[in-house]
Amino acid sequence: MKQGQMSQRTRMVDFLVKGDERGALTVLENATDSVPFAIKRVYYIWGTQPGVVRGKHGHYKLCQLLVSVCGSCDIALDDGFEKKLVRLDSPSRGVLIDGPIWHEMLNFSPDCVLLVLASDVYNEADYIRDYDRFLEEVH
Ligand code: T46
Repeated sequence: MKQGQMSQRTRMVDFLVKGDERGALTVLENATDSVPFAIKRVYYIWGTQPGVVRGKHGHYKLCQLLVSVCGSCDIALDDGFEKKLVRLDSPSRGVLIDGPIWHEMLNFSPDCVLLVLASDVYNEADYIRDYDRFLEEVH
C-alpha cells in the first residue's frame, strides 16, 4: 500500500519570540527554518462567522505557513491516507503545508486572524477543489 506524505508535507513550526518589558515581537523571513520558501504573497482571514468551515481544497504546488496571530482555529489536514487536526492558538506557532494536502479551517474564535504566508501568487489552477480528484492525485 502507498504511504501518505503527512510528515514530509506538514509540520508545526515554533517561532522565536523576541520579548522585553514592552511585549513580544516575532519575525518571519524568507528562506529560514520558520519559512522555508520565498514569500510571494501574504493574506489573512478574519471576521469568520460562527460554524464556518473554510478551505476544503488542496494545492498542487503551493507551500504555505498558517499562523493564528490573534484568537484560535483548528486546521484539519489530510494527505489522502492519514488525517490529523492541529490547533493554532498562538502567534508564536504555525503550521507549514507544502504541496498536496487537503486542508480545512474550522472552529474559528470570533477574534481569530489567520495569517497565511504563501510561496506563490494566487492561481486558481493550483487548487484541487474536488476531494475525489485530490485522492486520485495523491494515490
Ligand atoms: C488556502 C487557505 C488556507 C484571491 O483573489 N486571492 C487570494 O490570494 C486568495 C487567497 C483568495 N482570493 C479570492 C478567491 C475567492 O473568491 O478570495 C475568495 C476566497 O478564497 P477561498 O474561498 O479560496 O478562501 P479559503 O479561506 O477557503 O482558502 C484560503 C486560500 O484560498 C487557500 O489557498 O490554502 O485559505
